[in-house]
Amino acid sequence: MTQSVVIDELMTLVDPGKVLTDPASLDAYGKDWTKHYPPAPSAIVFPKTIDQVQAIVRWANRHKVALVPSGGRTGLSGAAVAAHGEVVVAFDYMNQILAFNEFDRTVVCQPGVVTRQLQQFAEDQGLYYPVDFASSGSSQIGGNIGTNAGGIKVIRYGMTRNWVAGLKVVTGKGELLELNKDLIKNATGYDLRQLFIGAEGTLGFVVEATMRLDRAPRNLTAMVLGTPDFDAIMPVLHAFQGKLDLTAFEFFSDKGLARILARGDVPAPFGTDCPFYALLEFEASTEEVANEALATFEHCVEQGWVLDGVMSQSDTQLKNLWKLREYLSETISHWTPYKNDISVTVSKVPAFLRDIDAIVGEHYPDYEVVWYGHIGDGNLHLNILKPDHMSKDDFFASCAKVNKWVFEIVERYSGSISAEHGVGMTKRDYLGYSRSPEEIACMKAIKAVFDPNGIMNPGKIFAPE
Ligand code: 2HG
Ligand code: ZN
Repeated sequence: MTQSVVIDELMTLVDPGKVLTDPASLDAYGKDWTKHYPPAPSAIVFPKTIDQVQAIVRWANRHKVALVPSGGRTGLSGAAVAAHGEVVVAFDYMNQILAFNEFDRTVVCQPGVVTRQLQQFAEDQGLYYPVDFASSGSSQIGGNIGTNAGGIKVIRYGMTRNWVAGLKVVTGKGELLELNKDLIKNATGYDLRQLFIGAEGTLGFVVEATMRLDRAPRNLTAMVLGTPDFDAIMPVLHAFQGKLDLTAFEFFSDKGLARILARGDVPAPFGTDCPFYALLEFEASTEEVANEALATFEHCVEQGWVLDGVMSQSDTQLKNLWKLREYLSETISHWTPYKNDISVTVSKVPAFLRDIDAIVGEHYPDYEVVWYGHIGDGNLHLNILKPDHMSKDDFFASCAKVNKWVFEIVERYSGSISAEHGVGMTKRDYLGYSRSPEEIACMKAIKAVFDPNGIMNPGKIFAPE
């Protein structure tokens, strides 16, 4: 069968006009936020129902066509990139909130529900969906589940995994599985739901998700604190964690702050220049809590861990302080950064960062390095900015050489080469730094159970064989 006949058959499986092959759509839907791989899908298909998703997967099995799922395509690891003639399955038309249960505090979402849509829905019910990150205005729930997205509130609320009560998935065989049925307690053997969370669409596609909500936070208040060096950040974390239930503890370097302030639309937190900054957040639910935060701040200043600081007094100030951290990724994207998303246990962070910094300083002496991340979770984002005069390919090739040494350090510290962005295509060749050969063999065997023909997002997580 020729390719056009195969695509004609695909068109009969979905609503009229819901298969696109024009160059602009192929370009837009064939990539995520990574800039490493030129998009080259053969078609984009937009199912509207679970039945249609099943029909598409069965069609793909019949014709051995590779499928790539597409949500908001805000990923940073190339997991939603179609670079080899795959058909992209885009969930833009499966974007409804289907049900809400106020007793269970659950919301049934189609995979194309945008994260902010769910957050807003929760707020409208007087509740809270706590998984949050800068791309929440475009990322979709299906994609969040696919990468087990983390973000800025993990220290208190955990990753997306914690909020998935139940899943409906279409496996690589085209079967529909209903996983966990939204139960809190369910001790009936393997929890297959967990396998599909963070699987990057390699086992099957999420076609419905029941998400849990939490009570709304009370009077969220942020502090930005400037520290004399990186080492001071950890005792600050420890001091605040001893006194308050933190909802966030983030950090960024002076270089990151400089890039944010250069935008001209975000106010400086205070006048003192510091090499590193911590942003922490807590619920100032009573005056005592706010006073405790101030007393802890003063203690940190007395100890020499903090040089200057500010605490938000209004919602506007809270939002402005968060912009210092949340705008970083988008602001530096202009310099085509080479990214790392690495993690270790929190206690190992100071030594780990010192070792990585030494390697980076030695091998990237001419590149600007911007550090930021979710330090309270042991998750560091290392961004190397491309010098203007260098081509993208030369720059990425030179960074890839150093990557090996960075990942050797990650391995030595028993860390992860991908804390929250996923493996995708960008890190598949390095999986062995975080997972043993035995583990990888088990993972591949699991994939073969759900996707025997290898049509579900091939080349992601594992390198093609
Ligand atoms: C963040 O924490 C995101 O801002 C993006 O995970 C990280 O830009 C990055 O490297
Ligand atoms: Zn992050």
